[in-house]
This record gives sequence, structure tokens and C-alpha cells, in this order.
Amino acid sequence: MSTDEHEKNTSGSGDGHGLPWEDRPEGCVDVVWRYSANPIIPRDAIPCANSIFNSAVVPFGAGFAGVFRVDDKRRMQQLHAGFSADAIGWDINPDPIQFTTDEPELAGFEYGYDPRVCWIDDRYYVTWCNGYHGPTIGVAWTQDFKTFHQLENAFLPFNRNGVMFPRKIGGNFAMLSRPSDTGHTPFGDIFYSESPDLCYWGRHRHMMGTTTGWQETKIGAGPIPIETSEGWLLIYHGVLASCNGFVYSFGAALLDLEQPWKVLYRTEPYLLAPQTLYECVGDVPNVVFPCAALADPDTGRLAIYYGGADTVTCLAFAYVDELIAFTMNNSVPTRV
Ligand code: BMA
Repeated sequence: MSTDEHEKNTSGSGDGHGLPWEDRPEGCVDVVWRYSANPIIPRDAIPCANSIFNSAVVPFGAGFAGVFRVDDKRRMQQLHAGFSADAIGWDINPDPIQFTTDEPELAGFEYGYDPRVCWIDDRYYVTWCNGYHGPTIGVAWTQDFKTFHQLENAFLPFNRNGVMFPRKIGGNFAMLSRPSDTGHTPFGDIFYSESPDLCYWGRHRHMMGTTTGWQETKIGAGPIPIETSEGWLLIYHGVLASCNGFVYSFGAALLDLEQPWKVLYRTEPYLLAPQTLYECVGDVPNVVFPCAALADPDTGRLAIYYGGADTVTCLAFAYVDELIAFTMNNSVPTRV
């Protein structure tokens, strides 16, 4: 698909471009609100699935496409492609993605989870947590969501939450990631890295660490950052260690446009925390985990896709302008 075709889907007609939307419920004062018909994807949408969650969607052709995290009934973590006309009802391929590569070292797919999809120039890049002697960041590109060309892993193990920027920064590809360990990591800051060629990554910069409350234990980038006049709008997850285990919520930050490792603002309160049945009850209770957002530049509407309780896929809404204002007005002190 050409750049023009992609832009046709992300800017233009002023009618919301078919993005999912539901007005803020009456009486709701929150800056982010849930879709009333959540979850949009049940755990058993395809026969092999134990659960379908933490997934990424993008505009594609006249509709939408996505890469879905499917934990199968063997409890292996797989990635599946899917298509949709309205970005709510999804037709998910029952067979996992088979990545193509000429590099034998990359060929044996161990496991993959928490995908993100990012349009840059003329193709979609997929990043995911890729099993290679421990979790690291896998990278591939596609133009049709049928053939996926795998590139080199971006980093050494152990790393998670690789999220690319939708344009080059200072002439280089740019990615956020969260160095971690082999297990249920009890720490984690977000780092920024650049690459001239998507093979060699460097210029690593510390971007943001943990603070208190909902983001006291570890944090990780969520959807692809959204470029705004006030900076990159980054939605990210944060983890609190309760006496009953980890609690995953999400908030937002604004990053400097040309030096994105400089955090201008970040929310002290969360935007969304696990509170509904489908967020509090499932294979891993008390998890909301955002991996994608669809933005309409004309209406300012934002549709945020997140996993609920490591089991189902859910949708929430916001206005980009309100999110920016909220982030600025409810920020913890940053170092900038
Ligand atoms: C993280 C990732 C996510 C998951 C979360 C809660 O480490 O594995 O995929 O949603 O834990 O279990």
C-alpha cells in the first residue's frame, strides 16, 4: 500500500474516518472512558485460543488490520494477523504468523507477545517481545499483513515493550524499550534508542523511570507515540506491587519532539486502572495493558486498544486535546 493510501485513512474527511467511537457517558468526569460493549474480542474468538489480548491495530486499505497476541491452548504465546472493516469486529487468522527470514539464527520462533505496529514511510513495522534465549525485541515489516519479513532483533535479551516512533528522529529510526530480566520483572525504566538501518541500535538514552503509586514498580511504553504540537503523546503502562500481586494501570506522558528521551510531563494519577470484571478477573487479574491507539486528526478522537486481565481485548476512548491538557495539568515533576 502506498503512503497516499495510508494517509487517506488517517486524515481527511472529518467524519471520524470510521474509527470506533462512543461519546463519554453522561456523568463521567474521566479523561479516558471505556467502550460500553467491552470486551471487543473474547478469549475464544478463534478455535486455538486460550486468550486474545495486548494486541495492535492500524488503518489498512479501506479498513483496519492488526497483529494479535494469542496464547493458544498449549499456552504458547503466538502472534496472529487479523482484519476488520470497523476496528471493532475482527476476523483473526486461525493460523499464527509465519515470519520469513533468510537468517537461520532468527528462523526458530520460540514465542512472541505484546505486538505493536507502526507505519513508517511505506510499510508497517511490527515489534514484539520475541523469545531468543530470553525475551528481547523482535522486528519485522509487512505491507499486506500476509507476509511478514523478520529483521534482526533490536537488542540483547532481556528486553520488552519495544515501541517505534512513526517517523525518523534526526535521520534515524527510533524505538523505546524496557530492559528487564527473564521473569516477572520487579523493576523497569523506559529507554530510547536510535538506528540508521534497523539492524544496529545505539545512542541509548534513559527516558523515564518509576515514581510512586500506580507506577512505583515498573513502566513500559504502550501504543505508538502520537505527534502533537505539544510533543509526542505517549500512553504507557505502570505497575504497582500490591499485597495480592502486580496491578497494571496506564497513564500518559508528553515527550520533546526532537529529543524524545526528554520527558516534559507525565501523569501523576492513572488514566485507566483495572476496575471492571473483565479487567479484574481473568488469567492474570488486575491488568489493563495498552498496545495501540487510533487517532483521528480532524476530530481529535482517540480509540485506545488494551488487554484486560491477560484474557480479552478492550477499547477505551479519549480526546487527544483533553489528554494533553490533563497530562500537563496533572504532572509529576520531571527532570526537564
Ligand atoms: C507483562 C507482560 C504482559 C502482561 C503483564 C501482566 O510482563 O507479559 O504481556 O500483560 O505482564 O501479566
